[in-house]
Amino acid sequence: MKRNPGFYSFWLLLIASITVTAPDKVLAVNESFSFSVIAKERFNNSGLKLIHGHTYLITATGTWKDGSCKTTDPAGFSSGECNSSVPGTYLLLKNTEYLRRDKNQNWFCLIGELFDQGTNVFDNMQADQQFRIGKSRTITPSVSGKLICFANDVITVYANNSGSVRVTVKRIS
Ligand SMILES: [Ca+2]
Repeated sequence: MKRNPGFYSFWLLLIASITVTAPDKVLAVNESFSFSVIAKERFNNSGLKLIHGHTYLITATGTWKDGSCKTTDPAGFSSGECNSSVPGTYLLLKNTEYLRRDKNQNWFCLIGELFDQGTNVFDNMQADQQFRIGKSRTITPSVSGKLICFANDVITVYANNSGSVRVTVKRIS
């Protein structure tokens, strides 16, 4: 059967649009999923959707680095642990702790956020839930939403960040 070129274009466009709008993955019990979190990126999209009432074990390995501070793991570091040879770094960090995206957690602690708005645009959006992950965390979310992760930092100072950590999410129940 002969088809006109428009027929094929239609199907190609449809397939392309499905690829772009693929829904976030939802884990079955005992299923795991891994992704990288880049220190320089303010919003690392996991591609996962966590579900309210399900329980997850989230673990992270690897190292990353903030400016002239020492290399650290996903638990991060306190202002006093930065260990920079650049004069004034300790006071700069100490005086800007309150500007961190989670002001109560270490610099470069791995943080998770859940967004239930169903969009890929996160700038200037308030997360529906934010939580510390660090090196390991078990969590039962209070909302269902897209999981975004980042190194805890002042949101305007990500340019001097380097490295990435590997995060694994396992659904326990
Ligand atoms: Ca930084």
